[in-house]
Parts: sequence; structure tokens; C-alpha cells
Amino acid sequence: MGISRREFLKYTAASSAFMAMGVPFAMAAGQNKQVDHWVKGVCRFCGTGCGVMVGVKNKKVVTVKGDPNNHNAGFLCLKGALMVPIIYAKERITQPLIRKNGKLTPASWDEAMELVVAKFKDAIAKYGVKSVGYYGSGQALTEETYLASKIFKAGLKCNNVEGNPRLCMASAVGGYVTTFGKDEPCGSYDDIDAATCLFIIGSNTSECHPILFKRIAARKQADPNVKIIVVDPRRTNTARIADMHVPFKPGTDLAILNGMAHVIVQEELDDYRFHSKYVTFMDNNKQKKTFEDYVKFLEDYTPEKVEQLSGVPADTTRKMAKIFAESSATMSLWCMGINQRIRGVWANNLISNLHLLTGHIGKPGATPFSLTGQPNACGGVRDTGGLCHMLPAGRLIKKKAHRNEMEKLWGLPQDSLNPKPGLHTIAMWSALAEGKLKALLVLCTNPAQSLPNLDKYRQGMARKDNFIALIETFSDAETVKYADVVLPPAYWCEREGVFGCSERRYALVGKAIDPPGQCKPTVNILVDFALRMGVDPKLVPYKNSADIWKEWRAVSRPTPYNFWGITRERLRRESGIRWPCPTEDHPGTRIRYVRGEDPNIPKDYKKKYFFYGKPDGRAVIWFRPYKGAAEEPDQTYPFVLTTGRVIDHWHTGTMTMKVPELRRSFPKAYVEVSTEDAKKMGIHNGDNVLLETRRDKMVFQARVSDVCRPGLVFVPWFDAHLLINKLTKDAIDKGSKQPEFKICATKVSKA
Ligand SMILES: Nc1nc2c(c(=O)[nH]1)N[C@H]1C(S)=C(S)[C@@H](COP(=O)(O)OP(=O)(O)OC[C@H]3O[C@@H](n4cnc5c(=O)[nH]c(N)nc54)[C@H](O)[C@@H]3O)O[C@H]1N2
Ligand SMILES: Nc1nc2c(c(=O)[nH]1)N[C@H]1C(S)=C(S)[C@@H](COP(=O)(O)OP(=O)(O)OC[C@H]3O[C@@H](n4cnc5c(=O)[nH]c(N)nc54)[C@H](O)[C@@H]3O)O[C@H]1N2
Ligand code: SF4
Ligand SMILES: [Mo]
Repeated sequence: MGISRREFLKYTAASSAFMAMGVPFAMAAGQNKQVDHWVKGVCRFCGTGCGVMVGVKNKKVVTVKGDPNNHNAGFLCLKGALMVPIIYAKERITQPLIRKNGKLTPASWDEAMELVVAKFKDAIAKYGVKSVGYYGSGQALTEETYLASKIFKAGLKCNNVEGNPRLCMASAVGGYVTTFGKDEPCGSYDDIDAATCLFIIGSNTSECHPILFKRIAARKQADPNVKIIVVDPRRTNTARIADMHVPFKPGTDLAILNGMAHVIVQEELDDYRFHSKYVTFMDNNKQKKTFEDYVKFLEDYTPEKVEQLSGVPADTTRKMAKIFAESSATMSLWCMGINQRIRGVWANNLISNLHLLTGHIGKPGATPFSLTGQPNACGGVRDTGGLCHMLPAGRLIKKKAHRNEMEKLWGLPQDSLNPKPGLHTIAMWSALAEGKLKALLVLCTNPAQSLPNLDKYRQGMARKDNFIALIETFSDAETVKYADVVLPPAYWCEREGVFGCSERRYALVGKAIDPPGQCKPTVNILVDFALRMGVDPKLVPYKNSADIWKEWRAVSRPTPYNFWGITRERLRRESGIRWPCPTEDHPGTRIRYVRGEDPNIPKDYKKKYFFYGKPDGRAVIWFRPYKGAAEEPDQTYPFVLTTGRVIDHWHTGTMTMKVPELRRSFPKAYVEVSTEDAKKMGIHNGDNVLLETRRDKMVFQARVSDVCRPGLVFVPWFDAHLLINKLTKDAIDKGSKQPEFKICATKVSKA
């Protein structure tokens, strides 16, 4: 345990008191535990990326505390503070396992790796490289994802490289790339401290990014004039500190955001000087348009029409738009309520539209800012190009110039990279279900619980004619049931590497202890895999993750991602550095696209802003019409089912369920029903409620509250015994290919 029982009780009491005010539990640094030494690292969990100090005694981790020098200023939330027992859980897999006669049985590394490679080679020989693939994670280290992606794309010429960020941040990536020409946020956490309006839409920050929420609450406390607007169909803990909580019909954000833009242009609250200089207006067919065309496009979105579509009162839309535009600095924060939608990319565009329209960008406190879910979805997967259409540092597979540049950097013959993007996540798992994908390597993710429409994809995983090699730490993860070989990795602080969090901040996860049993650092497993597959040893000349980091810095250097200046030595010394960071004496970048702040802009550049991701240096305001969800409620399935998170659990629960305090606070999944609906159906707290969608049905215990609006039910998805993803739908955004986890239609009845 990281903290004593007495300390814990004290903190939990504090935590519930805080929670009542909507402020999450947060713990300051400075626990006086006797340790041999402290190792600097980053929390294992969310994309907030809190710095931690790992306390080691007698070669064991005995405690963690917040790193006072990182952005979290020494604070950790409960999940972060209670991470230690997970390392020593009895479910740790400590030796390779091979499935024999249906049962996973211990094997040697050599035996396991030979089997994996035989299956991959066999599939490639019979069906070509399109029949194999890699499925990774925003929780793997940057070096791990870079390496896996390189082995498949450069070594095997196979672009079937995907990962769970497709379920998570793909729409945000699509939004940034279409609006600004480059991925990743322009602002940083510092903006929270300067914002006078915080516009939070589709993010339950208080439960999912608790330490950032603490910073938001502190901002409000410091200046009561700061306005917090929360746009979420549920009255979450985040909404409880809001000046305005705006509930609405799920899936109608596009209408609401266009409605706000309508009010802004009608009331002349836009910043004409800004958008006339720095913005291109573009319709849905990528045709250049004028500001006047935009005003015309917005005529369809009067607050009254928005009210009909979304249920948001017209005056509320007017009020929100005014506060957004008239505040001296507005920061938008969003997460899965926006991204996990069939129009996730458009919703992202519309948030940025509001900033570009009002000039709330590139000034302290004024920025659109997507919250990233996982600790390393940004640093690992997005930046290294760990998806099927990408190459490292923002390069694209379909662009010949980008391929040629990577061929040079990787020492490959010109035009040797495979020019065809691979299968995206849902296509990949569909191909497995259809028998087209024959061998898959899965790392640090638990798709047998986290994919939508699970019955379909679990059937695919269960097929006898395919092969799944899984690198996984815990024997009770659902995907273990479907693995043919399980390889045991070193966990979290048992190996060294880099995490990059929501604000472009890279920080080192230091190695504190040796891994148990036969567990190995994943980079060693991957290099071994590559060499046995016959990949040119010159492509994988690494002894450890530091060697890979060095190469990765060089690969980023010719691009605007440039973190050449973020050396391993600096990472050891400093508590995180934000890219771009071109030289070793560069302090890192707070704000992108602004002269004097962003090192990619020449000092003598004639204008203040330069959106260099776009050929004309202008960001884009997109005309994106309203479109509803893939599966709207109807007479047979009259409710909306939405899914999401609770503060004390991480995703599929394989880690947080092993911490008694966290397990006890949410032992199993439940269904949240509105007081009004419950009354109509005679449902009381604790009653069994049957949910039935077009895909499957399941019974949950009811929690009746004022959180959901009538017509909406919510189920958290951490519980491996109540797999809500059997009910969710796998409709995807046609741009980002991200599934619409947040909305499907369901029947609700008392069971
Ligand atoms: N405690 C905890 N923290 C985590 C995680 C975890 O598992 N547990 N996971 C991390 C990861 S990977 C991620 S991606 C983030 C997710 O962080 P969040 O996105 O903040 O969390 P969710 O609960 O998935 O969903 C957020 C909100 O979207 C709302 N929502 C549903 N439908 C709509 C809609 O149509 N429009 C709008 N505007 N909102 C809607 C829901 O009511 C919910 O409150 O959390 C990260 N942090
Ligand atoms: N219904 C519903 N489903 C969702 C979502 C939702 O909002 N609603 N959100 C989606 C989102 S945003 C995301 S990000 C995904 C996340 O989905 P997953 O990535 O599938 O969920 P995790 O539980 O984080 O899985 C991580 C796995 O890696 C293992 N692990 C932990 N540490 C290590 C390590 O060091 N090495 C290795 N090799 N393995 C390790 C864990 O035991 C666990 O099995 O889920 C998506 N699914
Ligand atoms: S806020 Fe996120 S990164 Fe920070 S301690 Fe909590 S779980 Fe870890
Ligand atoms: Mo996520």
C-alpha cells in the first residue's frame, strides 16, 4: 500500500467531502515513508500525465507520491496514489504461456516466440502481409509503439498497424488535421490558469482527469468571475461546479455548436480582424467560401431550431454563445462525448470554429484543447504514427514524399514502403471475424472487453483458424481467454521509457525495479520478434528504449513536431518538456502557431499567427451541417444508452479492480436511470433493470438519480462480468473511423 490505512481513511473522508462539492480527491506530495531512493516517473493511468515519485525500498516499490516539479505540483488522484499493489498482484503473468488443448500452459520464451513467428510466417506465405497485423495501445511507451510500427511497416511492409487510440482520440486527430493541418493541441494546461471562461463539452473532467479538474476548480476559486459551462447530457460531478450546466439530447452537439456560431455572427461578437487575416472558410465539399457564405450557412441554426433538435432552450444557446465570445479568454475542453461519435471529426471542427471565429486562440487562457484519455495516446500512438494510415511525426502513408523521407531516415530503398494504408481498428477486427486476418500481435490493450458490438468481435477472436499473440500483464484480462500465446511484459516502472500526455508534454517513466519472473521489457520482446521474423537487423539495432528514443528524436527533427531538444538526459533531469523543442537549450512550447512562442515560426515572420500546417498559413472554419447519431431511439428502442467511466476505475478494470479501496467503491457495473423515468417504470435503487439493444441484452442494478436526463441511461464499462459492450454499436465516423460508443438505442424495463 502506498499510504497507511489511517492516512487512507483520512483521505477518503476528505475525498467524499470534496466530491460533494464536485472537487475530486487529490493528494499532495510529501508522505514521509522510509525509502531507499525515489525514482521519477509518470502515473500509469490517465492522459493528465501526472508526475510521480516512486519510492523503492529493498528493491520493491513501497509507495508513490506526486512529483512537485511536474505540472500536477505534487498532487495525485486516488487511482494514482493507490497504484502500488497492482504491481504485486497475484494475477501477474510471469512466464510465457502457450495454448495447448485449449489450456494456457507455461512455456519457455524460445518455444513461445518460435510459435508466434511460425504462425506469422505461415500466414504471410499463404495469404500475404495483409493477413497479419499489430494492435497496440495509448498505454504502451513511445519507444514500444514506434518500434512495433517500424517493424510492421518498414520490416514486414505491412500497414495493418492499429491501436486503441482509434477508439479514443481518432476524431480529435481528424479535427486538428482538418482545421489546423497538424495534429495535437495548440494550447497547454497553463491556459486553465488564465482562462475566464471554461467551456467543457463531452468531458467528465472531474472523474476522468481529476488533477486537471482540481486545477479548474482552483481557477474558479481564485476568481469567482470565471465562468464554467458544462455541456453534457448527464449532470456529472463536473457539472456540479458549473455556472451553467446544459443538458441536451445526446448526439445533437453539432446543432448546438452551430447555433452558438449563429448567435455570435448575428450579434457581431466575432473577431473580424482575426478571422479575416487568419482563417479560410470552407464548405463540406472543400470549396473555399467567404465569411458571408458562412453567415448564410448558419441561418439554418437559429437558437429556436437548435432547441427543437437538441432540447436546449433558445435563450441558453444565446447566453452560452455570449459568454464564450465576450469572455477575455475562453478555453474549450472536450473528450469522449465529442470524439466517440459518427460525426466526431465534425464536432471537433465545430469547437475549433468557435475559437477561430472569436479569436479565442493563441493567447494565454484562450484555446481549443482536447483532453487525451490515455497516458501515452499522444506521445506514443499519434506522434509516432502508430495507426494504419500514418508514418512518424505527422507523415502520411499515402503521401509519396512522406514515404520517401521515411525510407531515407530508416535506410530503406526508395519506394519500398507499402503505399496502401492498412486496416483501421474496426476493419481489422472485422477481418479477423471474417477469417481474412490470420495472425495478430496485441499489446497493452484488452479488446475482448473494450471493442463495441462485442459478440461479433469475440466470435472472431474465438475462431480456430486464426492466431492471437498477446503481450499482457494480468491473467484475468478478458482477451487472455482468446490468446493462443501470452507473452509477459515488464510492467509500468519495471522498464524505462517515455509517456507524452495531453499537453504535448513528454516525460520519462523511470525504471524503479526489476520485473518479476521471466517478464521482459516490451522493446526486447519486439526486437526478438523482428529478428526471428527475418527483419533486417539494421532496422532494429537497439539494446534498450534509450537507443530507440535517440532515433525517434532524429525522425521528428525535420518536422514541426521537432523534439530534437528533448534528450534522455534532459528527461532524467526535468519533469516533462513540451514539444516543439528544437534544441537542448529550448524550454519547450506552451502555445503553438504564435510568433515568439512557437519555435517553428521564424522570429521575423510578418504576422502574429502562422497556421503552418496549412499551405496558406490559415486555419479553416468548416461548414459542418447537423447530423444525428447512427442509431436514434425509436418506438421499439426508446431510450439512449450511453457508456463511460467512473473516477475509481480504469477501463476494463484489470488494474483498479486489484486495489481493494477502488474495487469497494465501485464493485460492479450498474445502470443510471433518471428519477423521472424510474418513477414512470416503478424502478427503485437496486432493482434489476433489463437493457436490450439490437445486439444483446443484460441485467444491471439500478441507480436512480438526477444525473441522467429523462430518456437517457448510462452504464460504466469497467466490469468484466457485465460486458456492456455486447450491447453497444460499432457504427463509425467515416473520417476518423472511431466508433460511436456514446450513443445507441435501447429498451429499458424492470427485470
Ligand atoms: N477514472 C478514469 N479516468 C479515465 C479513464 C478511466 O477509465 N477511468 N480513461 C481515460 C480515457 S482513455 C479516456 S478516453 C478519458 C474519457 O474521459 P471522458 O470523455 O471525460 O469520460 P466518459 O465517461 O467516457 O464520457 C464523458 C462524457 O460524455 C458525455 N456524453 C455522452 N453523450 C454525449 C453527447 O452526445 N454529447 C456530449 N457533449 N457529451 C456526451 C457523458 O455523459 C460523459 O459524462 O478518460 C481518461 N481518464
Ligand atoms: N463502452 C465503451 N467502450 C469503450 C469506451 C467507452 O467510452 N465506452 N472507451 C474506449 C476508449 S476511449 C479506450 S481508450 C479503450 C481502452 O480499452 P483497452 O485498452 O482495451 O482497456 P484497458 O483496460 O486499458 O486495457 C489495457 C490492457 O493492458 C494490460 N496492461 C497493463 N499494463 C500493461 C503493460 O505494461 N504492458 C502490457 N503489455 N499490458 C499491460 C491491462 O491489464 C489491460 O488488459 O476502450 C474503448 N472502449
Ligand atoms: S489525474 Fe490521471 S494521471 Fe493524475 S494521478 Fe489521477 S489518474 Fe494519474
Ligand atoms: Mo480513451
